[in-house]
Amino acid sequence: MAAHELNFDGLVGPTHNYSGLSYGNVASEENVMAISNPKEAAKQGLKKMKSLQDMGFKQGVLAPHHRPNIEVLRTLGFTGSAEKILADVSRASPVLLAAVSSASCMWTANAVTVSPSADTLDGRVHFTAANLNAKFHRSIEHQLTSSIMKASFSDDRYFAHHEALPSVSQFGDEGAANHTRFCADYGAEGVEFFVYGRRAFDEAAPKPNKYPARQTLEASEAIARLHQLPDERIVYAQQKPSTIDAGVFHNDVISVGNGNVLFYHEEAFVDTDRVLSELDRKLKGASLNAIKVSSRDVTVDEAVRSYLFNSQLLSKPDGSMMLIVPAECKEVASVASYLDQLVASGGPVNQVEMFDLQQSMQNGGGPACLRLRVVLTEEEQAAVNPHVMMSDQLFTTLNQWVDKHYRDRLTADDLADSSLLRESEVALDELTQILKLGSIYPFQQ
Ligand code: SUG
Repeated sequence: MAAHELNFDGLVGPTHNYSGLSYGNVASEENVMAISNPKEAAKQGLKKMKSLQDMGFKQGVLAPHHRPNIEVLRTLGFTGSAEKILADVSRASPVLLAAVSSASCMWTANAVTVSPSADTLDGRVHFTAANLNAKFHRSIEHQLTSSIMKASFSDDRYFAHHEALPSVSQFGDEGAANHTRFCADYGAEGVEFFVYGRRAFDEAAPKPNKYPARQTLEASEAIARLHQLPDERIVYAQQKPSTIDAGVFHNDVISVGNGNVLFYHEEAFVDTDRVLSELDRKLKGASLNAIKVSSRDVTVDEAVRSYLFNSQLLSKPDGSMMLIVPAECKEVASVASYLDQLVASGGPVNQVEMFDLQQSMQNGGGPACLRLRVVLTEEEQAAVNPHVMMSDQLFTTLNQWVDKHYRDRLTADDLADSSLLRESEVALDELTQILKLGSIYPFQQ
C-alpha cells in the first residue's frame, strides 16, 4: 500500500531558555546562561516546517508542553499558589526552576519511537513514549507526550500506543533519536535499526568514561518487543563509547538514514562491518547504500560542532534525496567542502538546503532533533487530526500567534516571573483551539 513519511516538528514553547541542563551535550553546556529569544526560536522552526511543506513534503506540528510545570513542583513538596511556588523554588533551587521551565519538548525526535504498520506483526503503527530519564528536565515530558500522541493518532484500528518504559537508568530511552528505519519503499516491510549507548545489565560491557550513555540496549529490546517486530526486521548497534565522550549524546548526531541510504561517520558504531552487513542482509527489496564520512574528511569534533549528521535526509519524488542541514555546516570549512563534494559525487544525495536554527542549535538541537518521522499509509494518514498539518493558513496563524504571545528575550531570572507562566497558559490555551487538540493541559481541566 502507498505510504509516505510525515515529519512532525515540535513548536518551540514560550519559555525556551539556556540553562545548561544537559551534561554531555556540548552546546547546552557552552551556552548556559545565554539570553534566549523564544519568539525567534519559534519562528525559525516554523520557517523550516513551511519550507519543507512548500517543497512538497508532508509536515505536521506538535504542540509544546506547559512550562514552568507547577504540578511537578507540587510533587516535589512545594505548596500554595503557583505564584508562591515560583517564588519559593527560585529561592530554594534555581536549577530546579530551570528544569521545570525547559522548552525541551521541541526536540520531538526524542518524544517517541515509531514503528510503521508494514513492520509490525499486528499491522498497526506502534508508538512508545520515551522516558528520557537521563535528564530530569526531560523525564517530565513523557506523560503529556503520550496524551498528545493519542490525541493526534487516536484511531486504535490503526495506532497502538505504549506508555514509557520504567523510569530507571537501566531502561533509559531517548526515542527516535536512536532509531532509524530502512526500506526499499515506505510502504514496504523495513528493517528497524536501534542504536544504544550501553548495556545496562552487564557492568563489564564497554561504555563511555566521561559522559552518560542515555540509551540502553535493554530499552531498545523492550521497544522492539512492544512493537511486535520480528527478529528479521531488527538490527542493533552500539554507538562507539569514544564518540559519546566527544559529545555525541544521541545517534542522530553522528548518523542519519532514509530509504536504503545510511549516511554515517566512520566513528559512529562499534563493529561497523557487522552492522552494515546485517542491515544489508535484512533489508528486503533493495541493497543498503552506506555513505561513510571518514575522519580525514570531517572529524568527530567537526561533526559535533556543525551537526552535519543531525540533518533530515528526505526522498524527493524522483527518488533522489535532499539533505536539510543547519547553517552551522557552512561555518566549519571541512563540512562545507564535504557537502559540496557529496552533491557533486553522483550519489543519491543531490541537494543540500541550509536552515538557520540557531536558537535551538545553541541547546544542541538541529533539524533532525526538531522532527519526529512517522511513516503512514494513505488510509492511516486520513485518520490523523488534519488541523496539525502545516498549510499556508496554519503558517500565517501560528506566526501571528507567536507574535502575539512570545517574548523576544528571556533570562534565568525571568523564569520566576509569574506573568511568564500566565502568558504561556493563555498562549497554549489558544493554541489548543488553533490545532483542535481538546483540553490537553492540566490548567485547562
Ligand atoms: O536532550 N538539549 C536537548 C537536545 C536534544 C537534541 N535531540 C536530538 N539529538 N535528537 C538534550 O540534551 C538542553 C536544555 C538546556 O540546557 O537548557 C537540552 O535539553
